Amino acid sequence: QHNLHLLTPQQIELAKILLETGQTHLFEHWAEPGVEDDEKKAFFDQVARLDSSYPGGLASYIKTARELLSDSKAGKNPFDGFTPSVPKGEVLTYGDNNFINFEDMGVKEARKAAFVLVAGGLGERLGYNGIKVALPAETTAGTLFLQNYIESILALQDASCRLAQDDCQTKIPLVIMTSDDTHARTIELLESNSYFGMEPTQVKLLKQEKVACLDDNDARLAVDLRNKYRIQVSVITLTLKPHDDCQTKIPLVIMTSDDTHARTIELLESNSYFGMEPTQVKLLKQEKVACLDDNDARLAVDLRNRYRIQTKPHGHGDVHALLFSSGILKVWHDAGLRWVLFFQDTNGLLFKAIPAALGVSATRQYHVNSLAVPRKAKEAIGGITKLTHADGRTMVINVEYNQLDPLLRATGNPNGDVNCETGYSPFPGNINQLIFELGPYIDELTKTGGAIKEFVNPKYKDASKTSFKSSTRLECMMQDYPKTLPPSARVGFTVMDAWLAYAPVKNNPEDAAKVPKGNPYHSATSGEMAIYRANSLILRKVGVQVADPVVQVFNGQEVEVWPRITWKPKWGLTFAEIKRKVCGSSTISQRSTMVIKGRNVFLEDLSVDGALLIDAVDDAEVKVRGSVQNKGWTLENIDYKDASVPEELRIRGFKINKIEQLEKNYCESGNFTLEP
Ligand code: UGB
Repeated sequence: QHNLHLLTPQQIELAKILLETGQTHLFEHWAEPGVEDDEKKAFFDQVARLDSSYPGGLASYIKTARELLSDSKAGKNPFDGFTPSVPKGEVLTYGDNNFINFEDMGVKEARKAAFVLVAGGLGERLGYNGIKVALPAETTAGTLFLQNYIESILALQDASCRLAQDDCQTKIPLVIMTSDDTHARTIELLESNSYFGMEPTQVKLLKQEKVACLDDNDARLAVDLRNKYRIQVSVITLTLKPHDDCQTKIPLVIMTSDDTHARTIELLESNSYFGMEPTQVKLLKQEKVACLDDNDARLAVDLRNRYRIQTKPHGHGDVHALLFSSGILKVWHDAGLRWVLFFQDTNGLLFKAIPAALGVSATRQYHVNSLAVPRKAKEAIGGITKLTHADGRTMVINVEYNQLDPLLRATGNPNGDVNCETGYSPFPGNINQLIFELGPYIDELTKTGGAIKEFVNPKYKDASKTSFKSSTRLECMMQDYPKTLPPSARVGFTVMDAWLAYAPVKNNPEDAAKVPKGNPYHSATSGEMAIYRANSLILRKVGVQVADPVVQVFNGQEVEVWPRITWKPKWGLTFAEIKRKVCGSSTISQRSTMVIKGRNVFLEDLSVDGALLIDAVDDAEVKVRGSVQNKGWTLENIDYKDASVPEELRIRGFKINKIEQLEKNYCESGNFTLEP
């Protein structure tokens, strides 16, 4: 009350919302007027952000939280009244006629597609210090996840344009959803790699906000008191020596701080560096220094955060509200686009499955198409399930891995989620690659504003369920979008071979080594090996004799090691394209490495036993034949605890020793033959 005269009308409105929703405790420890006023202002800035970034505002968040917390306390089953059964979907087999037809259709449709990468998660399970999209998907060619995604989209764009009759200028848009945890580093990654060949205007970043944490069953917002464990810091100044080795482009260093860093990048970014070349500009972030409380230089504890509400991520479901509120969906619709494809941060195989899956969407006219793979029972990925309610309603939806087993047990399946005679759970695994038809998607979001059904997962102190071990928050998942759709919506799914479509990097080496035998590790080790296996199996399908793998153990995980074969997406994204590049009878031995970077490289009666690396400009046509024989590249075990090795290698448990290779680069157009 005594601070009221200091507030603006907007702040008074926000204060009213907080008081009316039972949040008076937030003001209990406020200093008297005139003291710490900047912190009080920052508090209202935070409340304004929390209010505007949530569909329906903070009042709606708190109301939903109370309902969900009460359901959780009562032990209410979110699937009450629903019986699960195995749904029917499109099951594809790589390389058969059906698959090839769907791929053709998918490539045609790709020019009407937009891609959305959800990359706001830090990946706590992996325990990697950087952003996950900056990790190498594999270390033979060293391609990063984001690079692989962008190069795949560009390859699809080119392939789709080549099929079009008109003068196709399509630039497939890419949205990346980031969060405070990943935003600045994602921009830096794109920026320092020239957007991996994409035009900067094709890429748009949308940052998701965190949501308020809840302290109890009454949805009292949690005050952020974590900072009593922090020393207060303040800015010092630094002097920088000028750069003197550059004659032509004057370098500009901008010293930033935590307060200015992200916003400085955004400013440069959204103004094309005001005409400077991005490489001329370098940002150096200064760190703050400890504050002193008295003449004895006692360090000051940072208590300012009693003016902050604790926040946590809301989940990947935010992507729908963000896309809607940004207005970009309408822009895409007006530009004639028809499909939106959502995907996650670390699946190095994904784009091998995209063309066929898009073809299924177009052919079956699915409003929603989820990509799925056969799933081992209890594997930590959601199961696609048909839910039939006692009142007759049905929906095909992802049921998260921790809910599927109890749901089955509660509905007459005493063994829960178990493998059937195929060796897999009958419920296909959701890999969270979703394809939506844009028109119906916009219609639905116009009704919902992009709000997705949420859930809450409090960790209670004891069975009375009256208090939490730590604050909780509402969460939402992007695959829950169909939950609000009418029964007339066409919701389908497409099952692909797991070896072709799914190899995420989610688990740290210790956890991966504990995964039950036979279940996928979902680690950096298995993610990389899966790429070599998929490429080897694809080459086998088009007629190359690829040797069998050997089994090796890295970071305590037993994996199949196939020949280390990689290629750029532009060399071959579809079965038909790859088949066109391979003829005669070729062989590749298990110890071999093959890296193809050029678009028009053709393998003819080639035998590889060693390492072969070929790069070529797009208008160079290179035939490779004969026999490649050298010492090649080997894999050397490393221990994930060995801190002398960079983290991105340590988490794989091996590094590559490049002993001997045949390497050729064709930099000019023309026809060439490489015959070692
Ligand atoms: N993500 C965000 O962008 N923002 C967030 O707030 C959180 C995450 P996880 P999860 O395919 O293997 C999902 O943590 O949520 C991004 C499906 O729910 O890797 O445990 C994040 O950056 C599950 O059904 O996965 O499980 C990442 O790109 C199953 O399909 C993505 O969201 C599983 O993925 C996923 O985040 C799977």
